[in-house]
Amino acid sequence: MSKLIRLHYAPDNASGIVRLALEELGLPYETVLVDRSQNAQQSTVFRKLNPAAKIPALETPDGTMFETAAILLWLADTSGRLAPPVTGPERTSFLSWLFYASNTLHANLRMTFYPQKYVGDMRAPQKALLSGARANVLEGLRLFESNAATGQLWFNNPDNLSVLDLYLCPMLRWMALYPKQDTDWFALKDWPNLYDLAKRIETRPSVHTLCQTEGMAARPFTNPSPPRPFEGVAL
Ligand SMILES: N[C@@H](CCC(=O)N[C@@H](CS)C(=O)NCC(=O)O)C(=O)O
Repeated sequence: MSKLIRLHYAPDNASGIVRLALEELGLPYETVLVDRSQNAQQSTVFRKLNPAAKIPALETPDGTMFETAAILLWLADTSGRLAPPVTGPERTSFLSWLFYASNTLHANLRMTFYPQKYVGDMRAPQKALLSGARANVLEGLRLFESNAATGQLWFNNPDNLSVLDLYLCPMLRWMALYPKQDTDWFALKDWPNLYDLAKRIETRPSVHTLCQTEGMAARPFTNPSPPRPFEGVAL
């Protein structure tokens, strides 16, 4: 993979997950800020990269990609790292959890961040959505917490970093920070296996680079504080 990779990002957005994978793989890449203060993710120009108008998008030598999990899987498969081999017994479980992280955990988290995008501006439907979405997030946390204890080869395994580890940790951070006035429901310490995972992953140089480039303080997963990005706005 020698030609240019370009990550369209915003600070503390899902693009950070892709940045972690790029850093872990040591791939050269450029970044382009998507200015969320201007809703640039909804612009005609950005929609050419991601018709779903969401961050991230990744330009690759093989074409432009969107959807975090798809990008992670492509990076892992084309580099032969951070995921089990395409054939073999470890793949089935890994894929199931990766898609669960994306389709259920991430999707429900989104509803808690932007309820108005799903049900409009009325308080009552927003409250109902929030409560359902949060119940789903809690169920996801329960499942990942017990999965993290089972000694899987490609999740929470110090000998085998995976894109699933990289996906989970920023989501744990977001739960503690967003939406700003409503984070009391979540404490990472209540999920000891996920806490250990986050603690281990946040010592990696890739996370240090993420913090440096996107204005986050040290220990971004176990002791998160709001980012102070040098450019652009956060989630
Ligand atoms: N399913 C998408 C979700 C990405 C997503 O939620 N991105 C957020 C930033 S973290 C975003 O673009 N938010 C702005 C918006 O929805 O307009 C993925 O996995 O990439």
